[in-house]
Amino acid sequence: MIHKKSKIYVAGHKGMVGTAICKKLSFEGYSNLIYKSSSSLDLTNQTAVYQFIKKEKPQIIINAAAKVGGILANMNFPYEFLMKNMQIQNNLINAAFLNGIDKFIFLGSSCIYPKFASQPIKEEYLLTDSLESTNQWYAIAKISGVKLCESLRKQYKKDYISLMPTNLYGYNDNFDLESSHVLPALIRKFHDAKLNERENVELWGSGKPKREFLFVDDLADAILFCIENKLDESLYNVGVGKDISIIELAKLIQKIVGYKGTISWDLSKPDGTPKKLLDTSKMNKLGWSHSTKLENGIKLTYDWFLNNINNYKKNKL
Ligand code: GFB
Repeated sequence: MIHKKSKIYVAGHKGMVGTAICKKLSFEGYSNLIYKSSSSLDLTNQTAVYQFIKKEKPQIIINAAAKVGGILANMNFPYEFLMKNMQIQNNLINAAFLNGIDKFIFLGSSCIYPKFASQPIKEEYLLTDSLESTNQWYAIAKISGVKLCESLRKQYKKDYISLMPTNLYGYNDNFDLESSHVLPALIRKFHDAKLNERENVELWGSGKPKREFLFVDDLADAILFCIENKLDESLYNVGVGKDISIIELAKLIQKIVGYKGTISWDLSKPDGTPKKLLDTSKMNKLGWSHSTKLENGIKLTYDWFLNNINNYKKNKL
């Protein structure tokens, strides 16, 4: 039985998602959260992970640790995106299983679904067609994590769940222009251009692709929902139910940042998947839905960026 004193291990607690999870669970009164910095526990070290889980025996493990990045990072570092994510998840899932951990929440992303899946994308569309080439490496790692949790649920009746959020954004995001996702990248680009009075901002691709965006605190709320409710299946999408073109997103962020210049498009950069709107009706029917509207979420994120731009780790900006 899960209660406010249940020991919950949040792997990846310092990242954008991990930070939001710890904030949400602490706010809701979960007083027994444990976490380890990457310097004190290397999640790619199978023995170290097994020993840590054996010693701590948490009741729940939430895997928010991963090597993540935007479209260019995924394209340029296929080996690291495939290998590191498999190592981290396989070590955590196997250590959880071998140590009899009750509940495991695995996090992936909407890129696990086929490039041209019917929209909105249902969980059952997984593995029904080929993947988007730019992020197939990350996607295959995450698909194997989904299947690991599904196999343990099927074979050993383990309460191991995979949540597939759509594109995430929010506090503690990565604003480095080479490795970040589109939303923080556009905040950074329009902010820098306004500050430096530049006439034009160059964005990637055609701007035609559409993306769905979920504020990170809403994902943390979905994870809390999974902790406090028994979900009967192994895979659930977590989204907002509508998407926006990159062009429209750029105009929205330009307005919020207050940049008055022009926008140009670098067609040498990839568009990636044309559209990846999730069908979140399974979670909605259970009683969960998001609460942060996109414009408000971007304003909250921009305010955070302005308040943290100076003390932010150099390699992130
Ligand atoms: O968010 P993003 O990097 O990744 O790019 P994906 C989304 C779209 O924004 C692409 C366009 O069409 C980009 O061409 N874009 C325009 C930009 N300007 C920029 C820019 O300055 N920076 C970036 N990053 N994009 C990711 C996967 O795919 O989705 C990850 O690669 C993960 O593995 C994540 O699954 C959720 O949305 O295309």
